[in-house]
Amino acid sequence: MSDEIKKDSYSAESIQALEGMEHVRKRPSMYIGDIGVRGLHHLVYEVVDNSIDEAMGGHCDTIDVWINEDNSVTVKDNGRGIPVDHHKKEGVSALEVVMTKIGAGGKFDKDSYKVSGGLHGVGVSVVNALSINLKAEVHRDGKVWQQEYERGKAMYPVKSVGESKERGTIVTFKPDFEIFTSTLEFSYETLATRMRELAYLNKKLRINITDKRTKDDEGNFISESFYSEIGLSEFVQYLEGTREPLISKIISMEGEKQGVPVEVAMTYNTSYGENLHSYVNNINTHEGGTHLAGFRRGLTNTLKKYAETSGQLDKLKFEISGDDFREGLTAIISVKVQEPQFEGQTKTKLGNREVTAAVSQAVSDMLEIYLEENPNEARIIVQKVILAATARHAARKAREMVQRKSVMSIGGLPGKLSDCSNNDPVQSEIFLVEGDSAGGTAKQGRDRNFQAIMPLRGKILNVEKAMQHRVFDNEEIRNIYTALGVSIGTEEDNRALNISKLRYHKVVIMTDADVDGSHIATLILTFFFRYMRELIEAGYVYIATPPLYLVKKGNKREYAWNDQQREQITAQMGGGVTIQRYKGLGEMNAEQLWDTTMNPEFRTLRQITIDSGTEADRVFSMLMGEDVPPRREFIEKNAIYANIDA
Ligand code: 0RA
Repeated sequence: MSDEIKKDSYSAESIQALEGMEHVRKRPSMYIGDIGVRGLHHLVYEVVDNSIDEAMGGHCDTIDVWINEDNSVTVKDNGRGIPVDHHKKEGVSALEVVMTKIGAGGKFDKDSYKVSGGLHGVGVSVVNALSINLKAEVHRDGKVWQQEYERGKAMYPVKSVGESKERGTIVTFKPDFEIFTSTLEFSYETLATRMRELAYLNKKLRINITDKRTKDDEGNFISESFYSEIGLSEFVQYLEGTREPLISKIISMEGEKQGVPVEVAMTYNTSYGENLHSYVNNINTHEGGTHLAGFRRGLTNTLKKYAETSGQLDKLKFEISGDDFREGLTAIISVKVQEPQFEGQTKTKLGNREVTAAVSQAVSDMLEIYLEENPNEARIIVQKVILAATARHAARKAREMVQRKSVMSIGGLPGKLSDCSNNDPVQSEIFLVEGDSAGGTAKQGRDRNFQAIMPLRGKILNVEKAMQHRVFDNEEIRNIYTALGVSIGTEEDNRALNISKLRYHKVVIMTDADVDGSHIATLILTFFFRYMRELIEAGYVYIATPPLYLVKKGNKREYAWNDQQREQITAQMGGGVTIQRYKGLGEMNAEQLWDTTMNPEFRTLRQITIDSGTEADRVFSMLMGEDVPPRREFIEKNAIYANIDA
C-alpha cells in the first residue's frame, strides 16, 4: 500500500518534470539558441559550465572532455559530485532533480559561488531533454552512483553500481537526431577553441579534450590539454600571436569594485586595429555592453590625463578622440556579475548599469599606477595615440569620399560590376571573382536575373597591415562598398556600418581552388571581418567551392571536389579515364562554371560564420600580419577554412 502511494507520488513528480522537458523538446531554440551546429555544440558548453561552476567554487581542478567514437560526448570533473541523496520536496534523488527538472540546476546549493550566463546556465536538464540517451555517474561517499535517461526520462531511480575512492561527476550524452536534424557531428576545433578559452578565463584549471574519432600519425587520439597558471595575460599573449608588441610586458590587473570582480589584461602592438574582447561569467559578450563602456571610459580618462600632464600633447593641433587611445590595443575584460541582464540581437550585450562605474574605476586605478611606475612604456603609448590621432585626421577625409560616393550610388555603381536585373536583395547574389578573365566566364555563365558579377583585380589590399585611410582610399574596396550598397556612419555614431541598403543577401567569394586562390579569399574575408563584420554575422557571406577535377570517359563527364571523389568516380567508370585537374576558374568554360559552382541546384556554398570572435581575430592577424612563415604554412595546410569554421 505505502509502496503504491510512493510510486504514485514519484510518477506525479515525473509528469510535472516531463512537462518542462517536453517544452524543451518542442521549442529547443528557446533554450539553446538554435538546433544547428551552434546549438549542438552548446550542449557541451552547458555541461562543461556546470563543472566550471564547481571549479569556481574551488571544489574542482580538472575537467576532461571526450568526443566519443559514436559522436556522443563525455564530460568529467573531479568536483564534489552532484548530490544523490533524497530530495524531500521533489521526492526523488537530488541527481534526478538536477537532470530532469528544468531550471533546477544547482540552486539548492546555496553555499557555492554561482553566476549564471546568458544562453548558458539553462541547466543540464536541457541537455538531457535533447539527448537520445544520457548517463550520469557520480563518485561520492565511497560509491559510484548512476542513472540513465532517454530523451530526458529517467530509466530507473539512482542506483549504486560500485565503490570509488574518487569524487566527481561524469556525464555522457548523445544528442537526439530528432532534434538536431541538420548535423550530429561535433567539431573538435570548435570545442577545443572553447576549452582553450575557458582555461584562460579560469586560471589554474586544467581542461583536457580528446577526440576518439581521429588518430594522429603516431596512432594516438587527437588531444589537447589546456592550462593557464596566470589567466588573462596569457590569453592576451596567445591572441597577440605574431603581432609586433609596442610594450614589453602585458599590463594586467585583478580586483573587485562594488562587488563586481573585474579582471583586465591589455597590451599595445604596432597594428592599427583595436581588439577588445569582453566576457561576463565566462561568456564572450560579442556586442559589448556596460563593462566594455566602463573599460573604455577608464582607459580614455586615465591616458588622457597622463598625456596632458606629461606635456606631450602641447603641440597637437586637433582633439584626440576615444578611438585614438585604442589603436593597436589588444585587451580582454572579464567580469563576474551575479544577475546579468543580457540584451542585444544575440543576447551578448551586458545591460547592468552598475557595472560601468565598477570597471571604469578598476581600470583607472590600475592604469594610473602602471603609468607612474613605467614611464618608458607610458611615453611609447602616448606617442602611439598621437600617431593615431594624426592618421585619423587623414582618414576622415578619405572616408567622407566613400560616404559621398555611396550616397550617389543610384546609377553610380562601379563600372566593373555586371549587375543582376532583380532588385530584391533577398533573392540577389553577388559573386566577387578573382581576376578579370574568370570574371568574364562567370558573367557568361551566370543567371543574370539574380546573379551579379564583380571581378576583383589580383590580390586585394591587405587591410590587416594598412592604415584606415589607405583602406578607404583603395579603389577595389570602395567598389565593394558601392556595389554592395553599404555605407559607413559618421564619427559620432562610432562609424556604425549601414547595411539597410545592402543590395544582395548572398555575397559569394569565388576564387581558384589553389593556394593563391585561398590567399585571395582570405584577404577578402579579412576585409569583411575587419570592416563589414555585420555582414558575416548576418550570414550573408559565402565562399564558392569550384571542383578540383573533371573525370572524362567517352562522353561521360563528372566533377570531383576532392581526391576521394575522383577515385570513386574513376572506379565507377571502370578505369581508363582522362582526368583534368582544374588549376583555376579560368580553365572552365561558362557552362562548366555554372553547372558546378554557380547553379543553386547543384553548387555548394560555404557560409562563413564566426564561432569565436577571439580565435577568428587571432587567426586573421596571424594570416595577414607581418610574420609570413606561419601564414604560408597555415594556408597550405588548411586552405584557410579550418579555423574560420566555414
Ligand atoms: C550542487 C551541490 C553540490 C554539487 C553540485 C551541485 C555539483 C554539480 C555539478 C555539475 C557537474 N559537476 C558538478 N559537481 C557538483 C555538492 C554539495 C556538497 O557536497 O556539499
